[in-house]
Amino acid sequence: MEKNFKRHLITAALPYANGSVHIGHLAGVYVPADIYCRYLRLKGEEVLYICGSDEHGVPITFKAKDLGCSPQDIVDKYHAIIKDSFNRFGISFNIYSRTSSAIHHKTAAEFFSKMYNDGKFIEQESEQYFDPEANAFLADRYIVGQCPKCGNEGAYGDQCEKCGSTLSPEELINPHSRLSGETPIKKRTKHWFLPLDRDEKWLKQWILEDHKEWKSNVYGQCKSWLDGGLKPRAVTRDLDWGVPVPIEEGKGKVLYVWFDAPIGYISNTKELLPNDWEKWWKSEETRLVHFIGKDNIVFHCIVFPSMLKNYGDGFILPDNVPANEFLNLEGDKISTSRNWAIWLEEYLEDFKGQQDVLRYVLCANAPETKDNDFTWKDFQVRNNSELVAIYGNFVNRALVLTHKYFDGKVPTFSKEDLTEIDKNVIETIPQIVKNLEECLSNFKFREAIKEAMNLARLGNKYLTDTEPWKVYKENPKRVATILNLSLQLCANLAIAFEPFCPFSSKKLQYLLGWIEKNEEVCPTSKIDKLVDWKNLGRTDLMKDGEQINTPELLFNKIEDETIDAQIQRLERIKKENEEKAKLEESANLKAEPLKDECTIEDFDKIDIRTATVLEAEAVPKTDKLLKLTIDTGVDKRVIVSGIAQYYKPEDMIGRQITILANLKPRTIRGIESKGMILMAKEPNGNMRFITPQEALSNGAKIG
Ligand code: B3M
Ligand code: ZN
Repeated sequence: MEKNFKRHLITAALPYANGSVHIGHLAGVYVPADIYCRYLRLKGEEVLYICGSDEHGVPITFKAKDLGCSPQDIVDKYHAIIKDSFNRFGISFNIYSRTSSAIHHKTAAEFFSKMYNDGKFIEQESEQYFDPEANAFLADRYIVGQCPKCGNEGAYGDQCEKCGSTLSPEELINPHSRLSGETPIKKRTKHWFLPLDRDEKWLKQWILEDHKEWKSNVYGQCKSWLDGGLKPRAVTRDLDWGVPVPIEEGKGKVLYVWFDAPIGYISNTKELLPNDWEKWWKSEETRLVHFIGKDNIVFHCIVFPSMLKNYGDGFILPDNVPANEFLNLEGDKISTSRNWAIWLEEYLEDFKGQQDVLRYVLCANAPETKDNDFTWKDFQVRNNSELVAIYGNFVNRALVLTHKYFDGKVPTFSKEDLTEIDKNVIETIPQIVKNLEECLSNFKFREAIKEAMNLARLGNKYLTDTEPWKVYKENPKRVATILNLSLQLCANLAIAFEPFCPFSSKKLQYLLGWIEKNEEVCPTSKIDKLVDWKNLGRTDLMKDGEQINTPELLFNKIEDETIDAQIQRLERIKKENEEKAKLEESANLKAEPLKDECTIEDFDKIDIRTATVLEAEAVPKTDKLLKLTIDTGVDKRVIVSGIAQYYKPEDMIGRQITILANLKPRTIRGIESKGMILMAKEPNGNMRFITPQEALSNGAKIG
């Protein structure tokens, strides 16, 4: 942050309103952005934290189709759920709006019109897939067929979700429309493209030269896009859900969701500050920072900047785009379709009042530089042995001892007889604060939260080293100093943890007597007097004689049963998914190819008959063979058959079967077997014998 910015415009990726939000979203985008905004606000900076629902795009229309409702119903439902979850997690947006709002439609349409009028687009006609039955052009996602890589029958025109391959509709085997099931045809259509190739030169300079400080994952992805050469990108689509293309020739088309969505950041700022929004978007004194996940990098670092620059009119470009990698869950990719996720509403229900624990764990384990794994065990350990045992424990000891020895009044600190231990603590606090600040300013939130915890570690060590409970009898004055300094550390913790764990920080502020209970945890501007970043590092925040409140625990231990229940829930889901996959797989299996041609004479040689099983027993010392005595209508005979893994002897008795009756006898395990039972082998290898649909007399000839 070399430049001296006056204000900070922080955006977090707009989540699609076609489902709830899960821990991956929280860890990758909303918690880090929230920490950053809270930190800046504590420093007294002018901050806007902008977000909202992304309510366009093909998946929303699908969900609506599947559920038999309108896309608007879907986005109304999920917008409300997502907004509520964020709020309950203390994500301190200045505004959380939506892209179906009138102001967004107007802003996005106007954006397109100006660029169109300024000649910033190129027009191109191309052949697109079209569903003649539904009379609609088909987005790639609307086309399904067989994956050429893995054979999955349900692959989409853009991706096979089974094997993860990126596909184009042309590659699908037997493509058909998800709208009508018809085979799509190609039809000409016109679209408008943003010619990114024209912007390659300045983009290269701006990113690769001027922003070498961007995170290496972000810089690396940009570099590979830029090195590969940019191509024009269509900004319109043949769909009926989205922002209508605002020109005559574009009737019946909408803006591509990735064209309108980032404009949502602007529309939402406008909605919040109708008269003042321009200073946030069009002033070099504003620092624009986009928090996103790694799959959104190209749109925020290349496409949106190109839109802003081509639009002109003084729009600023992002100064940084701290994208995170992905969070996995118990070793597996988080997946909505497989329900492999921890949904925020579920967590809020199962862990009431414990939002800070999840915020803490997701930050301490954030996928900042590589994909990371969330496990329930780690969640428990971090709660019990960090939040409870270090932070909570230190605060509790300091408060309880102050009540015990000084009736809950801040005791006097005696400067005259400071020991080395005291001096060391007083000197260490500002060092920790310095590290903490540096990490926060550089988007290193994992390290930052460790530094905040170091303040509590320091406190615990201080109490253990000084042992006030042993000293009190002989030297109460010394204990006053120790507890005064401990309370100063608590005050520092209340400030340092505010960005990360705002709920417990509020509680601590209350315990220290700074605020009333139940104060708002989602401040959208500078907070109150003492909770100010400037005060961090000071050891005179608690004044002699001030009354502190009765101690309460900041965090509670999480028991094994609670964690086991969550693990079992995931195991259940895993099992269900495996069963579903098996079913799909067998449905996908192909019948074996046919054998070579034969003649009727060949067939005439074989004699197939109906027969009934009279007796059945396992052949001793084998696990595959059954000895069956059967009535063929012609004779009674014995057949040895390798079906024991599919049928028990008692299941066979009395059943009618079909046999190859004139097969040359063979001796198997000392038993003469005359003939063969006819079995059908399913494509998945499963064997079943064939029982006539209606009972027939034995010896009926099949042919
Ligand atoms: N709606 C979120 C996603 O890709 C996408 C972000 C838009 S930000 C302008 O999951
Ligand atoms: Zn595949």
